[in-house]
Amino acid sequence: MKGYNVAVVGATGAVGNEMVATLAQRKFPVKKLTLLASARSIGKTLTYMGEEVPIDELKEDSFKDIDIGLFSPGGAVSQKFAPIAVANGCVVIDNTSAFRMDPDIPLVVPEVNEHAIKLYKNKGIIANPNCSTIQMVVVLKPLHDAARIKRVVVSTYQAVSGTGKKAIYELEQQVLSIYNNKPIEKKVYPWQIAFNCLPHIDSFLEDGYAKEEMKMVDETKKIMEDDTIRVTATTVRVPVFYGHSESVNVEFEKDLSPDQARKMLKKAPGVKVVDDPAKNKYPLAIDAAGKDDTFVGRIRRDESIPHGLNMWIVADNIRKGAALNAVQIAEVLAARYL
Ligand code: NAP
Ligand code: 3JN
Repeated sequence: MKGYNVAVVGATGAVGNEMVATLAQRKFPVKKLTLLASARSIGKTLTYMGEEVPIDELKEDSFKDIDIGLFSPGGAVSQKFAPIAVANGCVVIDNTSAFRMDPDIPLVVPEVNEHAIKLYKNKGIIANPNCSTIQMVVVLKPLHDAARIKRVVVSTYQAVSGTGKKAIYELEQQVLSIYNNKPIEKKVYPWQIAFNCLPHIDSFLEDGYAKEEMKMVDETKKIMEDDTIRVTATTVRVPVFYGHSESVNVEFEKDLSPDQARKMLKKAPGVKVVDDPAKNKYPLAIDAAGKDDTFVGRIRRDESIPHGLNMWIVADNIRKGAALNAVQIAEVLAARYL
């Protein structure tokens, strides 16, 4: 099989680290792996397939022989360096929000809209959606195909790993400090995250919504290719390390019973149904962490409207929510287009 020169941009971060692990686990046909981060990481290495690979500083000349760039260095850095990579003949799969809503750039979850990958030819870039959106649309797509979704009301319970490696450290340190009766430090979040819930993810917009909430609204419509779906979201940070959970209320045009939904979801790619309340079986963040699937359970009728269902959706935000989804896109690119 043909091999590809792959660069991971932001390799030392929570997402970048997982990208390197995912490339190895899925045996992606890598000819040469280049790991890029900021000047702060010069001298560091990451292990890939048993070898220590050095971290290089991301520079304008970093992309000379690179075929595929997996980017997660933050929006401003992607905005600057993705076009430079493309000008060097590299296809960029970008994990930031920098290009997601560009109408010429595909926003892809392979289980939902794999066909959009071909639009990478427009600008050489494919955008990876926000983690909270990805796990929701993987479950909603087969239900939408069957009964047409009118409206979605979602509340999220998001792990600190979504904010990056510094936030993982902050939760660990706060728990230790509280346990040892010491004052806590707050550097990443405005309030204590240990033993707390913060209804605040990303910055606030003038209308009172958090940006994360509007990402879920806008990205869902683009990926599902249906602007008529109404979505409203409340996004909340919780003291969990890995795994985003979501309470999702869906109103359909046609009737869909919980049993019919479960049957469809059992056949849906990338979805596992865990739904046996009598045995205390429902999706849990601690079970989803490190797994590839998106888990759904607690499927039940919303008795307050004619055609409504409630459900609970959980996935590893760093894997399916970021690194795995990006590598799945790279797999389709490699198999069909490059
Ligand atoms: P992180 O743990 O803080 O890591 C940030 C990474 O970006 C590090 O590798 C860092 O390198 C690198 N970086 C920062 N500034 C850079 C620069 N000027 N030049 C080159 N590299 C630079 O954050 P993360 O959680 O991995 O997230 C990174 C980005 O991925 C986020 O900003 C977001 O846009 C995106 N993301 C997307 C999702 C999703 O939902 N799909 C989820 C999480 C994150 P150093 O170690 O050298 O500083
Ligand atoms: O907070 C989370 O759980 C997911 C965070 C994602 C994120 C963090 C910083 C910047 C993003 C994103 O992917 O939307 C961004 C961004 O690129 O805007």
